[in-house]
Amino acid sequence: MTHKAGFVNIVGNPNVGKSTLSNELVGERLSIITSKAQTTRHRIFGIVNKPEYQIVFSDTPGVLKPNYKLQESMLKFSKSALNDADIILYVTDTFEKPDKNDDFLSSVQKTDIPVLLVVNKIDLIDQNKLDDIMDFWKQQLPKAEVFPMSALHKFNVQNLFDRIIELLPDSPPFFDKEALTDKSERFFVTEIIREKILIQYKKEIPYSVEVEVEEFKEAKERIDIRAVIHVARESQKGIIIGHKGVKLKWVGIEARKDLEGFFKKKVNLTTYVKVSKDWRDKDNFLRGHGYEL
Ligand code: GDP
Ligand code: K
Ligand code: MG
Repeated sequence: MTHKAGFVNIVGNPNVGKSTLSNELVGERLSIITSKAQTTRHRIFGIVNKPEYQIVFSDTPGVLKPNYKLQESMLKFSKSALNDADIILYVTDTFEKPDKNDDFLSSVQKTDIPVLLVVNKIDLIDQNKLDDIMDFWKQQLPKAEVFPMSALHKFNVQNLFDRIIELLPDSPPFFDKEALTDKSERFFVTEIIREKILIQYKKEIPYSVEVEVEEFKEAKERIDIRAVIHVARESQKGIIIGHKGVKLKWVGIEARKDLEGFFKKKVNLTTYVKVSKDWRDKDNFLRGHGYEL
């Protein structure tokens, strides 16, 4: 029996539904999803194993113009995803209209790697409008195969998955066939807490926060976790904690519920806030937290 394996990289602008689609394709909730741009900061592998194939999906941060070093690193993750793919999933949605100088789109237009173009969120528009949108995208990426989709409602995801398997090259597996992801348990803890922060706080706050797991102690029936929430400025500390601590308390409660679902165990979560001044522009801090510079 020949074995197939390859890297399928999911790219596109912020908020089009890359992480939602990625989680559907992988069949596990590995990426956090919110309605805010820049929810995904790292490149996350999700691995699907069957005896006859191994697909390594990678969800990436959306493409954006960097304003600080953290965002430069996020863009790097997205750009590298164009070079080392066997298949590129370029995700857009029914609202997006790229401008003529869209650098990222022109890189996708030039690549020799097979591109599957996903037009997501079709649940939000009328059928007659969809035809125009599909035509528009066929002109933008003539070599790509186009998949209208609703990742949220799981519409057309299976067809896309089947096509991916057809296009997958013959190859031995790249990772252990038991592996689900390249990321550690600690990484998922920080992501789950960060998701709650994205939901709870407005404006700049979520983008000024980095979560770090200081302690992760797993016993038979319980996991003890202590996490630090780094903020970039003194004034943000009080905002995170909130009046009488209610905001941080909500984050802790909601994160604990999700963590218990993720680990299928009781979780005891403690969080505290620390000012790490201007961390988003500090090389050492960024490297220490898994960002490539
Ligand atoms: P990303 O930034 O590209 O990773 O996008 P996310 O996966 O985080 O999704 C951004 C927002 O779009 C979230 O609120 C999702 O629930 C929503 N979303 C994703 N896919 C669909 C879809 O097919 N239909 C609709 N209506 N919303 C979607
Ligand atoms: K998002
Ligand atoms: Mg995302």
